[in-house]
Amino acid sequence: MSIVVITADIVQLEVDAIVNAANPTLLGGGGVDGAIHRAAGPRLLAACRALPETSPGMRCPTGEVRITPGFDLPARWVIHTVGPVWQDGSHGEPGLLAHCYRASIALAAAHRLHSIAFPAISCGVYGFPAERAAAVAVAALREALLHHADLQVQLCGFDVRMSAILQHALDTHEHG
Ligand code: AR6
Repeated sequence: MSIVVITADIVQLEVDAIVNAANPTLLGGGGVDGAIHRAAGPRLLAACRALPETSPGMRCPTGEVRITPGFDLPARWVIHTVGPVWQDGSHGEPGLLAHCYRASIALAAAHRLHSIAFPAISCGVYGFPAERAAAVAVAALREALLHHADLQVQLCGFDVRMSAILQHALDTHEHG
């Protein structure tokens, strides 16, 4: 089991899978979602469009995950997940965010992957406070990795501020 924090553009990482912080349509958007679609090329959008709809126009409910190839990315796979939109914290946001991390690990393990990189899901447009999101992410990952000891996890901050918050959560969780 290993979790490390890095600062990077996630689209450049040579890992088995990168996680996308998507929206329920899975048809792309801004932020990390837009960056992943640009780097993976148009086949990614076609693969997402081909996934079954759970309700009209929707392919991935909040907290759930879907997997596609990575196409032009160095990563072989993209695990798409939909984080919660932050309201005030009393609408199940922490539980839904934890589920994104747990379900991503379970799906990676089911595909026998060895390395996976996560962006800070929900910490951009979706407005989840970064410190709270980092604590949720670390707790969920540590628990999930108890069952998947050979998975290497990278928590990828896009800037040093986010990486410092993720590293602090990792250190805090380790020592307490
Ligand atoms: N590599 C790593 N991290 C990144 C990158 C990148 N290339 N680009 C942005 N981030 P966001 P959300 C960071 O807004 O809050 C999309 O439109 C960013 O700095 O991408 O889950 C979707 O379609 C932030 O810390 O995702 C949805 O509609 C983190 O990734 C909505 O945004 C997440 O920011 C999802 O919002």
